[in-house]
Amino acid sequence: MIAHHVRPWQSLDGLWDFTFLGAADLQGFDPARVKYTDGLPVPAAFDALPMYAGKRGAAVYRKPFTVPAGHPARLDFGAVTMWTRVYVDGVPLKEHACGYSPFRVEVPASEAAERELVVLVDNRFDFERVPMHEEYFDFYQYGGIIRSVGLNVLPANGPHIDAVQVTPTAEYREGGVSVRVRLGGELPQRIKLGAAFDGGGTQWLEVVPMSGEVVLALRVPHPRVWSMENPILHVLRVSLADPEGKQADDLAVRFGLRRIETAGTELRLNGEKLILKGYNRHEWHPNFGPCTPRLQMFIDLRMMRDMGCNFIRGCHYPQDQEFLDLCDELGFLVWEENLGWGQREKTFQSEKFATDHAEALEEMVEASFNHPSIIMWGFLNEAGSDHEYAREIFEQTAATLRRLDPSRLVTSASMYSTQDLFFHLADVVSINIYPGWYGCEGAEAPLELIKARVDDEAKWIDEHGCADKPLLVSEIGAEGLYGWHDPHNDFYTEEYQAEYLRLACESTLGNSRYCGIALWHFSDVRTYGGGWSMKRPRTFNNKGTVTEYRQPKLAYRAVKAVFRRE
Ligand code: ADA
Repeated sequence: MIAHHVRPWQSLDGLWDFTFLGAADLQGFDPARVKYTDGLPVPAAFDALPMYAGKRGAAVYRKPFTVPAGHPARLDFGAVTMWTRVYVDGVPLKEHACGYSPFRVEVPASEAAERELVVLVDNRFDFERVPMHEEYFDFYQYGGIIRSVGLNVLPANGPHIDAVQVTPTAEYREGGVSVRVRLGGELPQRIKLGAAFDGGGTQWLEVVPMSGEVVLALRVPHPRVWSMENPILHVLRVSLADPEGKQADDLAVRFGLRRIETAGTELRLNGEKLILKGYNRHEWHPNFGPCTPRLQMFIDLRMMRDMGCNFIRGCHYPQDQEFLDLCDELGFLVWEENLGWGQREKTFQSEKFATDHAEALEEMVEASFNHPSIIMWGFLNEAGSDHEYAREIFEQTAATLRRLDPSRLVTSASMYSTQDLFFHLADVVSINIYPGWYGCEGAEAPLELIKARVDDEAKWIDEHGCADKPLLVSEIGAEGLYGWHDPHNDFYTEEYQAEYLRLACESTLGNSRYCGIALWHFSDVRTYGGGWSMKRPRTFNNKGTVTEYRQPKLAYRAVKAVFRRE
């Protein structure tokens, strides 16, 4: 959550002009020549709506906005999927090619107060233009301005605040925080910076910014620790004073005092051993695609809490800030990850991919830095970590995440078990396994494969140099078609799925080598089209414990019984 008392800030969400252009030429696009034929809400995925369902192509949005003459501004986009070019007053200001990561567009000052924002988007797969998105990813990738848009009016002259990052220090129980303030605009040699915690008085400091940054060691006056049981949040408002001492800009951020760390094979939250119990969750609902309403997010979290969960892996992309806000408020722990799914050599040879991936990592960490719910950063799910060709991107990504945020843990979900080359790069070794589901052709008792595999993986990880790291089952699951019962209790029945998940939870939580489990998946979700989904009934990934409309399957009670008991 961010807020401003001094800086004029406005949400641009609402109805925008819209036109679906289909197979338009992006190079020759001229914003002045568009005829707008429709109006659509922002945020929304246009192809999740019945009138554009399943359509792929270019589309254009328009919205007028006002900035006092002579003031620069900044537009904050929560996410535009998959590719976008943003124009203000006909001038292209930014291209962006990761459909789930937040980005900013700096808008130069103008003598005219009335401005025009045009956003060209495209949801066609095109490896050259948008290599972070590929058609074979096992979740449907939509198009449109799928998350909120905000307008910041910045001071006409002098500096402004770009970002505030609060990191709890080792003295977090006494309120110790390290605060990094990043500044933009024209920077004088010295600036007057104010800090106020939780609506209290402002403490003013004269500071000398170094490379546009100030790092302060501060103390929260009435500190209360954030925990899962007591998710207490604090607010820090940073302000800037102009030479006359008048407040010129401000930015308030919400954060929590807590500490996540590993101690040998244990995960620890605030010094106490932590066992993660939870789900992988896509941001998805059949009526809204990737723009799940806040109320649905709340319902999802409450259902998971009812089952005894404390953990969510936000698969497979940066999360909606509204969802993270709710996790902060309700005391859930989150793994947030950069967009990535099963890529191979071709992707890792692309320079455009490397640049876009690195940019998206920075955008994710920057946007989510202050959420106490986030305990680990993940990247490149099941992406070629059994091959040398992935070494460079794995090493670089782990190093980048540690540089951007040394206070959290780093992980990457692997499906390669004995073949994985990069487990050593992670703080937490995370494995995706599907014993008793994939690859069990010919097995007489596939459910018996589950415990054996869970135990074998732990032994193998220990024997191969990772005996000192926490080990997590980051995915495990089986499909269950809602309402499908059969005397055989075989694959795809609710009974098979319920028994499967019971055994998966019991085997993992019953093996003290593991620090937790994230089941695949919370709800049924739409997956790829275009023939990729022949093994996915209904073109859905049906491994949800609840349906896409959140009706509980038999597995719900089975998981709840284990999670609540353990
Ligand atoms: C993988 C992948 C998931 C999903 C799952 C499945 O492990 O990470 O996104 O595709 O398999 O259902 O097969």
